[in-house]
Amino acid sequence: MRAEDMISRHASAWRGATRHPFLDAVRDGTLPREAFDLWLAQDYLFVADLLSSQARILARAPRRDQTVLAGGLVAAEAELGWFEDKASERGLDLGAFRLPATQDYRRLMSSMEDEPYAAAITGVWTIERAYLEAWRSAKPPAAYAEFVEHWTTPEFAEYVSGLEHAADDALSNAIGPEREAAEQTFLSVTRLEREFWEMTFSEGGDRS
Ligand code: HMH
Repeated sequence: MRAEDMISRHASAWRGATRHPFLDAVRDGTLPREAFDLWLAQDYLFVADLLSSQARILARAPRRDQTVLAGGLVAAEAELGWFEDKASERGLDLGAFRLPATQDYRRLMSSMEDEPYAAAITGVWTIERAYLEAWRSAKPPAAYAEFVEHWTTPEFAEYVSGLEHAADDALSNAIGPEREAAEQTFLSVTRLEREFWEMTFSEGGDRS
């Protein structure tokens, strides 16, 4: 099994992770600033949690994956600085508490640290690939364009490919139960990605 096969095997879970009214509203220019800012403050906390889990996954990664994972850590730390700059431009306080989806995602990433390596690297790939595709669905954006551009750059797409390569290698060397764990992690990540979009914006209301 290759990492990408999971996307076709679980097409509706994948769609839930990568298409959402929040993203449609970014594209259409109808997403209220308050909803975006609330989401942004939660995503800042998410990136901080990802950075710390990924550091622990890097600590037990095979030599061949150190380049891609270490590059991702450096990028995640820079991303935190970028969020801090954007927040200060927007007059946004980043000192929020974690909402339930952010908290659940933190718990999932922390559990990935103890999963077989194939599951952990598949989880990291799923997180980033879903995010890239999600933001691509917001193109061309009528608002928040610099954010959409920032999360769909060729450099980011290249990082996602590097992770996919690492996940493919790990999956091809994995035994049955490890592959099973990797697929479960894929499904957990897609569920949390969907809940993360849902957290600050749902179609029926909650638009402020
Ligand atoms: C919810 N998923 C979420 N936020 C992010 N910043 C990423 C993935 C990519 O790191």
